Amino acid sequence: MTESPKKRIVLFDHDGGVDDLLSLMMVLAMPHIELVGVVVTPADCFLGPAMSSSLKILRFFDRLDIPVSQGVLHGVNPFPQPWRSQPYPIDALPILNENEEPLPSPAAAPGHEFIARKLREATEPLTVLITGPVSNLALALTQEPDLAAKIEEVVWMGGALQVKGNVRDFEHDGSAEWNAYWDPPATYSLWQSPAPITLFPLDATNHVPVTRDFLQRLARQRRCPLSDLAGQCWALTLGTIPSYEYVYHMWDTLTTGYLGGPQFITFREAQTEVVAAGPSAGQIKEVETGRPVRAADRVEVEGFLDYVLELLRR
Ligand code: AGV
Ligand code: CA
Repeated sequence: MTESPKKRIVLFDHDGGVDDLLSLMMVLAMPHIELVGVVVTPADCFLGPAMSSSLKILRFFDRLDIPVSQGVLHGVNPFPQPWRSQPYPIDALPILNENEEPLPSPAAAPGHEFIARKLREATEPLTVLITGPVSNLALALTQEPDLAAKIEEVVWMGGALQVKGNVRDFEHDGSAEWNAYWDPPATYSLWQSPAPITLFPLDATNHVPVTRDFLQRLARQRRCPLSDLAGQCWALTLGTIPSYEYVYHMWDTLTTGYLGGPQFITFREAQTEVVAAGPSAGQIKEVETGRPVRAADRVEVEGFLDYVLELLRR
């Protein structure tokens, strides 16, 4: 067993990709995390199936008491449609539909207001985990800058510091990562807030491809329902990967895993700024006078994968 990590109260804003839904499962499986709300941003997903599959994952964990809010903000650079469709098959998996308890309605407040309210009402600082674009938190903090004081740590999958980005889009130079690129002005705006940011850029996530060996280890524990579900989700990503990525990566799952296994990740301090527009829109680059962030850098891959497998053994 891994040593028990720091207790945290977590607000989770994700964008409905396979990796995001797996991250939701991981957060729910961590005994030291108190998840107080979920926001679904309509970025790397279509909102309907992403909301529905998120609620079904909460139902799978018997945690329908956790409110789920819909993001209503839209970035200027839409994600590719085939990626956005990925939550449809997840929503239809038998293992998520066996239990027929009706799903509750989404929270009344839209994503950015939901986040603002949760921060305002918090009596202890919250960790804001974001595995999609940062539009909701950025707007909440622009409208009410004092809320930054309620944030213990923003933990965000985004950016590419010293490696190539993963955006391949018309009139873009390829330097940006998709979560930062969907809504570059929002990324820029979050950088103006004093909230402490722990960043998981592609520099770190490139170390954790989802390998066939890992999936085989997961298959060996498929009698644990959560491992079976997770394995089916990862299987759905095969055949959807553009050739320049070669394999699906643990982008969001690494970021989320940090909450339970920080000892597997090495960090460095980086001074960064965000490019808000133009051919490098969404690039997060290191500059001497930039805003300090704590950037994940290297990963102890074996230990991390063992930890993920352990989390999924239930
Ligand atoms: O850029 C990584 C982000 C992560 O939050 N997403 C996927 C993860 O949820 C965008 C993305 C990059 N490559 C992808 C992506 C791919 N091959 N399929 C789906 N989404
Ligand atoms: Ca994501």
